[in-house]
Amino acid sequence: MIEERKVSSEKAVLIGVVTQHQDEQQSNEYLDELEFLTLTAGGEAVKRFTQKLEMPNPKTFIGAGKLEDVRAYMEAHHIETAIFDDELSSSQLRNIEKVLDCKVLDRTNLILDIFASRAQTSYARTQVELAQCQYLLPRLTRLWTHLERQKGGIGMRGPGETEIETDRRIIRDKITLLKKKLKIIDKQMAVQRKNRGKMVRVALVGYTNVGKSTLMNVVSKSDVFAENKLFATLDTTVRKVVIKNIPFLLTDTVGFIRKLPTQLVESFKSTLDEVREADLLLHVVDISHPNFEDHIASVNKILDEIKSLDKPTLMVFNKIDAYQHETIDEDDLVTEKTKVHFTLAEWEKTWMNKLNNNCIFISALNKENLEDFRVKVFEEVKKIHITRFPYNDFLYEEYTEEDS
Ligand SMILES: Nc1nc2c(ncn2[C@@H]2O[C@H](COP(=O)(O)OP(=O)(O)OP(=O)(O)O)[C@@H](O)[C@H]2O)c(=O)[nH]1
Ligand SMILES: [Mg+2]
Repeated sequence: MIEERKVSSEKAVLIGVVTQHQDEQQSNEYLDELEFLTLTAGGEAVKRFTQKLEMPNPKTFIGAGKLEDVRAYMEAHHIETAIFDDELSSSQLRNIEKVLDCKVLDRTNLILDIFASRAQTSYARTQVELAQCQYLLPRLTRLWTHLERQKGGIGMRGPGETEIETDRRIIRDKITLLKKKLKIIDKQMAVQRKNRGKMVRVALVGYTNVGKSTLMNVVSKSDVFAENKLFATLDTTVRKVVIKNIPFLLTDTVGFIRKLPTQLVESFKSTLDEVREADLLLHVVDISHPNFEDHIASVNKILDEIKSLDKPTLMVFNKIDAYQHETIDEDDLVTEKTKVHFTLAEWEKTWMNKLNNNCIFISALNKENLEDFRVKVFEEVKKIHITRFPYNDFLYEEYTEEDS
């Protein structure tokens, strides 16, 4: 039985679990994100299935009855891809594949796929490939292997058991090789970073698609690729920026996402070192996104994982031009005021008030409030600069590294 399956612009169903900790609206927003990920990966989400469960079913993620609903729907509509909004264990994957008899992807898989398609440099490709192999190793199944897909033959019939063993060995060897390759590059990158001298280093961090590259471009007059898709940036760009008389290095790097696969955090070590070694973080937030508070929490979680949460940080609330709040009619006595009704001024009085003036509201796209932004960044950079160059203001003339 040889089946051919298309990977690009294929129709898919999305499957998520609503746990007791999340309400329906939140779960919907998570699935919105999964849909955006699917779109970015070249697919089209045609239907969503959700189930309320205390926790995902350890065998099949959702219950057997619900899974049967999914199967019936997919069969009736000739859909051959199911995407789960969580990382599936290898046994879950196997059990689900048995029932659905189609390509089963999970959130991690999708993110890795997007990273793979986005990787431009050999460095980024090596990092993604390592993460992919590490994800794949425990999950080689009979029906569908991602390794086959990488070789070019899309959606080939799965290998038999012995072939799986061979594949496992191939992947293990590959992991060893990729790690060696990365070690060499990591060393080179570390040397490069050292050569930048003592100049103050500022890194843009934040959720994916919040406008980091757009901000980088307007601040440094550079031309970093920015677009309305997830993970537009995988490679790090460093630019020298001068505000008033103080030069510093500004880094734009990969965006974060909820449940960023651990394999990626590990293999993007060197890319993330840019963040780890930065003196100041500009945490960019898309305030027009209904889930922006969640985004901040996800970013902080990853910053914590890479031991960078305690760095001096300026919160940059971007896309104020796109921010909209809902209003309540005067004669509507039923609707209670919630966060969706907050104006920007009201938001500023919430927890944002505690940010000690370390926050700024801008629109990178419309270049709104950029002057205030520059002043705030200048003040922060100056604090660090003074400690580093206490005696000689002319010292920084020496650091004229070319833009990298
Ligand atoms: N409305 C509005 N859109 C913006 C603003 N800033 C950026 N965008 C848009 O948001 C989208 C994402 O921008 P990017 O700069 O690529 O975002 P990023 O944070 O670098 O994204 P990744 O590299 O994917 O992590 C693009 O379509 C931008 O045009 C803004 O201030 N207002
Ligand atoms: Mg970007």
